[in-house]
Amino acid sequence: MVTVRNFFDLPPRLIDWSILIVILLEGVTGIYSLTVGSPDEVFVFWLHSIGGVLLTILIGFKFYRVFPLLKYYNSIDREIYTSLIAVVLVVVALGSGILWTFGFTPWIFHWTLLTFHATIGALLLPVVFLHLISHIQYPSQKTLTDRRNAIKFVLMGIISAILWRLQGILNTLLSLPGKSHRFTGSKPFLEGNGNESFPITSWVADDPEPIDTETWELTVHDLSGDTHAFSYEQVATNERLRATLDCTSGWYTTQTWSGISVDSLLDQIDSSEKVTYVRFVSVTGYRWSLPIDEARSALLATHVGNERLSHGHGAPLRLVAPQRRGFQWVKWIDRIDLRQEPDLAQWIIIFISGFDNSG
Ligand SMILES: Nc1nc2c(c(=O)[nH]1)N[C@H]1C(S)=C(S)[C@@H](COP(=O)(O)O)O[C@H]1N2
Ligand SMILES: [Mo]
Repeated sequence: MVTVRNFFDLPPRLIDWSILIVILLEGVTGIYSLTVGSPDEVFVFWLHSIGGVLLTILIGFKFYRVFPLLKYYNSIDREIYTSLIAVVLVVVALGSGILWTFGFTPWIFHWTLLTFHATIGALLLPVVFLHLISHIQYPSQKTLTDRRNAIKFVLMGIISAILWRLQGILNTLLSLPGKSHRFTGSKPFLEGNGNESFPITSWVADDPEPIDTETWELTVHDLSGDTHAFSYEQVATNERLRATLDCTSGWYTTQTWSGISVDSLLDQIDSSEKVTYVRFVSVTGYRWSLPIDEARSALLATHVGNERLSHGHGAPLRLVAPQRRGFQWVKWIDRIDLRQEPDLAQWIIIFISGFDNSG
C-alpha cells in the first residue's frame, strides 16, 4: 500500500528516469508553445506548467538522496562538473519559470526573463542528455511493473496540478502582477494606443532601412504567375481589426489596427480557387504563410491606433494575424504569394533573414 511514510522512498533510478522524461516534456511543450496563439491549444501551457511543478518535486527527491552522498567525493572529477552544470541549469530554469508566473518579469540585459528561461531550458536539454548517457541506469523490470510506483506518480501528477492551480489562485488573491498574464504567459505591455505603446522587436536580425511609401508597392503573385501591384493609397483603406500582438518574449498589446483585409485584397484579383496558402514576404526576405481561410480573416495594416505605422513597427505594411504569435506578424511587407502548398523553408528563413546584404 502507498502510505505517507513510504511515499518518499522511490527507487533512485526511477527518479532519474522520470526527471529525464519530464525535462524532455518541458522541452517539447516549451518549444511548441512558442507557436500557440489560440486558446484552443491552451493545454500546451498547462502541461508545461504542471510539468515544471512535477520537475521541482522530482528534483527535490533527487537532492534529498544525493546531498548526503556528496561527502564521499574527495576529488572533484569531470563527472561532477556535468552534474553541477545540470543542477545549476535546472534550478535556474525552474526558478525563472516560477518567478515569471508570479509576475516577476525583469529584463536581463536585452532579454526578458522569459527569453532567458527559454534559453536556459534549451541549454539544459543537451547537458542533461550528456549527463545521462554517461550515468543512466535503467530502472529494473520490477520497479517498472510495481503498481505502488505507478500510484505514486499519479499522485505526484495530481499534487503538481493542484499546486499549479493554487499558484493561479494566489496571483488573484494577492493581486500579484502575474494575474494579468495571458494564457500564453505574456504580460500586458503599457496601456494606450499607437506606436509608442508597445516595443519594437525583431525575431533575430531584421533591421531594414526605412521604406519610402511613395515608391513602395505591394506585389501579389498569383498561381498563374501574374503579378498585381498595389500602391500605398490602395491598401490604406481604413478597414479595422482589433487584435492582440503577443510576442514569444513574453509581452502583449491589444490595438486597433487598420489597413486592408486580405479578403478585400484578394477579391480585387481574380484569384484561383486552388489557392490554399497565402505567403507574406518582407523586404528583408522574412516571411510567413497562413492557410487561405485564416489569411482572408487577417489584416494588412498601415495604421495602428489611428497613427501611421512607424518604421520600427513595420511601415508601410505589416500583417495582423489574430490568434498567431508575434513572430508570424510579418513587418515591412512588399510581396504576397498565392500558393498551393505550405512553406516549410519559412522556419529557417525567419532565423537567417537580416544577416545577408540584400536585407
Ligand atoms: N520582417 C520581420 N517581421 C517581424 C519580425 C522580424 O524580425 N522581421 N519580428 C516579429 C516579432 S518576433 C514580433 S514579436 C513582432 C513585433 O512587432 P513590433 O516590433 O511592432 O512590436 O514582429 C514580427 N514581425
Ligand atoms: Mo516576438
